[in-house]
Amino acid sequence: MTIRKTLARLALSAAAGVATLPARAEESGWAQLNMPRGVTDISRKIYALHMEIFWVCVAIGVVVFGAMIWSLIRYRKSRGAIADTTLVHNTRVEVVWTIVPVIILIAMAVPAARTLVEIEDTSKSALDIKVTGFQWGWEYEYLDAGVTYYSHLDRASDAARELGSGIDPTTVPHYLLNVDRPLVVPNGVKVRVLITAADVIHSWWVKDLGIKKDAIPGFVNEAWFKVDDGWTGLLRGNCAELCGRDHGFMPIVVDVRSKADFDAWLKNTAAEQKQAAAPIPPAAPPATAAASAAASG
Ligand SMILES: [Cu+2]
Repeated sequence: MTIRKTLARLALSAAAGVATLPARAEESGWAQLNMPRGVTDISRKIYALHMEIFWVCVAIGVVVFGAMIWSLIRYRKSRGAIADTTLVHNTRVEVVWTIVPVIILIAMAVPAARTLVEIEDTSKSALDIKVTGFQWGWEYEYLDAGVTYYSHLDRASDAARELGSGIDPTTVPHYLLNVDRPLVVPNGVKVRVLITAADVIHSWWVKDLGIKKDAIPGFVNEAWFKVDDGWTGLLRGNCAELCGRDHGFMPIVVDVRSKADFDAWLKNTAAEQKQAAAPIPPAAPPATAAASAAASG
């Protein structure tokens, strides 16, 4: 099989994996072999950094391998080349090949550090959500809103993945990438996620948000995202830490809605959960007991 065919096949399988994401014109075909640009400012900065450094690596590769291949061909033994033993120690060359990589590293570290600082700045968030990983699913708690729920692999995927289920996974929509209850978030709002775990180490990974954070029992890791104002749709992710038998069966779905839609959803869900949790009002005391209490009082 030619390299071209292999790459095309790879592109196809990558396309199948992300076909469930909302269509974004710029990420079709070859672009799907690359990391996604995502739907936040930070995710695009990460993408830009990744591309910048990728091209630096390509340039270094071309120069180093070019010089090596050219030297191998030009100075081969069959052409009567004799090894130059005078370049074993050359201070000037050694200084140059130390300083040049240092300059390249600094040039890469400065923009990377700037983006890292921004990624770590979780201050001034408008909404805080606690994310707890467990074997095998996620729990989402909207802090101060009275809303908590679990998010598991959807029933259709769960049935199809059973050994000998007889269900063809290709007939299941978003196979292994769908959940029963997605994480609902607003766009245009800075959302802070507090990530932890209840049993073993998991990792909350949603590439279109530019987030991949370990969920560690006893620790709270912070991350934040602000989806572009006006962008709505579903984002899909996975647990990215080998966490046990069903590690591959705890996907993440983020449902991004407008601020107004989100507020209405949060209010409704809070009311529903409050009602569900309310104690059943005690039945009215029997008439005779009430009468005797009144008499004795
Ligand atoms: Cu996990």
